[in-house]
Amino acid sequence: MLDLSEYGWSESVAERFSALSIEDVYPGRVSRADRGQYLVATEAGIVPCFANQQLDSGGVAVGDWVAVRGDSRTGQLIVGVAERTSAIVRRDPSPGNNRDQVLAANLDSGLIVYRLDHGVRMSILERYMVLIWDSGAVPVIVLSKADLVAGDEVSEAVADVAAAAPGVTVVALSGITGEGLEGLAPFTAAGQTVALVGESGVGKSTLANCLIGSDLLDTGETRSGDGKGRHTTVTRQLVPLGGGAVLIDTPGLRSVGLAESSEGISQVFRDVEKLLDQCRFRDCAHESEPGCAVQGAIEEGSLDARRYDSYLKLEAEQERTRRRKEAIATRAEKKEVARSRQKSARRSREP
Ligand SMILES: Nc1nc2c(ncn2[C@@H]2O[C@H](COP(=O)(O)OP(=O)(O)OP(=O)(O)O)[C@@H](O)[C@H]2O)c(=O)[nH]1
Ligand SMILES: [Mg+2]
Ligand SMILES: [Zn+2]
Repeated sequence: MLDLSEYGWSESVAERFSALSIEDVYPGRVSRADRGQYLVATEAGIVPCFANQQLDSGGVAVGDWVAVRGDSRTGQLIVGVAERTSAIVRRDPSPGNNRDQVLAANLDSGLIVYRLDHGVRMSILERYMVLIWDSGAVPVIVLSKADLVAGDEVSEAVADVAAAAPGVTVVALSGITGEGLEGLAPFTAAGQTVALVGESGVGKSTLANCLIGSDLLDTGETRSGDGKGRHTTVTRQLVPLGGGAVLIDTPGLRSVGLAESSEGISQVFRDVEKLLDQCRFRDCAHESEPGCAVQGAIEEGSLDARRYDSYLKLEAEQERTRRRKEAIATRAEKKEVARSRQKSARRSREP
C-alpha cells in the first residue's frame, strides 16, 4: 500500500482529479514514462500501465495525475489526465517531428543544473530559464560540482550568474559532499515537486541521490570528448523525497528547442524588452539608428552584447515555431473543410 500524499496528493489535486468525472477509475501519479509504457504510483502500489490511444504519444508525462482503469483484458489503462498546474514542454527533437514533448508535469520549481567546472555559458542558462518560466514553474539555477573548483571561483560564478539572471535564485552546491544543499530547502519542502533539468553529466542524478539520501538513481561519467556519449539517465522518473516532497529526474538534454513560448522570453529578458521601448524611433531596428536605446546601452556597458544576441536568437526561434504551428493549423483546417464538404456532398446524394 502507498500513501499518495507522499507523492504530492492534496486537496487541490483531488479536486482536479474529480473534475475529470470519469467513472470506475482510481487516481495515481505517473512516476515513469518510457515509450508508451508507464509506471503509476497508486494506493495499491506502483502499477505498470498503458495509456489509451488518444492520450498516448505525448499526452501523458511524468508528474501527471491520472485516472487509471483496471481492465481484465488490457491490464491497467490510463484513461484520463488531470489538468496540469505546470508542464515543461520542448519541441520534440526527432527529425521531421513537429510535436511538442512534455518533459515533466505539475512541478513547482525547475532546477537548472549546470556544472561549475566547465565555465558557465550564460546563453544555455537563458534558454533553460525560458523553458522553465514557460512551464509555469519557478526556475532555480544550480551550479553543481562546487567541490571541484576553488571557493572564490564559486562565489564569483554565483555573483556573475545571479547578475545575469535577475529574479532567479542561484545555488552552488556539491552533490558529492553535500555542501550548499541547504540552499534548496525551500524547493524541497513538504508538498513541493521539484524537477531537475540540464545537460548530461552535470550531476542531476547525483544531486537527486543526495536529496533522497540513498543511491537510488544511477549516476556515471558521460563519455568524454564530444559530449555526445551515453547518457546515464535514460528515462524521466519521479521519486518521493519524504514528507510529501517529490523529485523528478530527467535525462540530459542534447537540445532544448523551445515550444511556443508565452511569457518566458519576457521574464528572462525584461531589461532588454524595456530598452526596446525607449528608442527614439518607433520602428528602430536596433542596429545603427540614432537614439537607439539598445545600442546605447551596449556602448555604455549596461547591456551585454552577448545577452542581446541571445535574446534575438530565442525570439527568432519563437517566430519560426509560431509560423510552423500556424502552417500546421492551416493544413488541418483545410483538411477539415474538405472533409465536411465531402460529408455534405454525400448527404445530398442520399435519397
Ligand atoms: N566531484 C563531483 N562530481 C560529481 C558531482 N555531481 C556529479 N558528479 C559526477 O559527475 C558524473 C555525472 O553525474 P550524474 O549525476 O550521473 O549526471 P546527470 O546529470 O544525472 O547525467 P545524465 O543522467 O546523463 O543526464 C558522475 O561521475 C558523478 O559522480 C559533484 O557535485 N562533484
Ligand atoms: Mg542522470
Ligand atoms: Zn533601437
